[in-house]
Amino acid sequence: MTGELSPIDRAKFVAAKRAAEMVQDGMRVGLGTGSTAAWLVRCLGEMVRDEGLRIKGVPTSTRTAELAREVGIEVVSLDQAGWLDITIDGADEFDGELNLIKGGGGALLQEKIVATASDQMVVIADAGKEVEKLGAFPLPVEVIPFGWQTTRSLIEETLVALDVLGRSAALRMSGGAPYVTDEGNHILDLHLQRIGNARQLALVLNQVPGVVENGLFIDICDRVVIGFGDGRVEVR
Ligand code: ABF
Repeated sequence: MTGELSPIDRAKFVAAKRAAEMVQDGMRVGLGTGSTAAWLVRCLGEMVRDEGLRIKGVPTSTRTAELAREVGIEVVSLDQAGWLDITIDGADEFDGELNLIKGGGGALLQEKIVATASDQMVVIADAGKEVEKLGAFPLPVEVIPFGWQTTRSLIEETLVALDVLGRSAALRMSGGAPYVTDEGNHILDLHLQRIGNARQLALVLNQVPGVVENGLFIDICDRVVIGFGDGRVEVR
């Protein structure tokens, strides 16, 4: 399955493989989205095939659902599963408090719902995802299509008025046609550089009419499995 991997892919693979070992027979498992989560799905598929692991997988995107079925994982909906034993997913950034920026893959809404409906949420990431302060990665914000450009202006006005960004952050939105999610919503990217108060920002963003969800995952992640290019793995 792995062949000759580049250092970054080896880092993602070893993190995913270590996290897959946390999955026990009979578990209901939230399956994340992104390239690191794809390694997890492949590892679990191998365990299903070679070790007879029996799990029910709840995907966080159509692409994860397709891959899970391809590797032989039983896929069920979140409502069929009811509650999950563990969710394993990637991230764009994680800080010392295990708060995250997620959603670079456009799946943040399903990812946040699935992660929250789990007994534990484990992030798998290459070491480059670790930051002292969240914000260097553009923060995805999911908005409904109706009046999305007006919503973008409302977001800007709200954040400036409430000065929740802190002096260190400047607000710039990505221009151009926004990404369309599995739900048919739009993703706006906030280029904030450094987020002074992520907890407050996460709350304020979701108060803006038209905003569905944002990519700040605060107090959701329980553990992070960090992979390194030389094959080392660290669990926090
Ligand atoms: C997904 O994983 C997204 O929320 C996040 O953007 C992405 C990280 O992608 P990758 O694992 O490919 O770096 O959960």
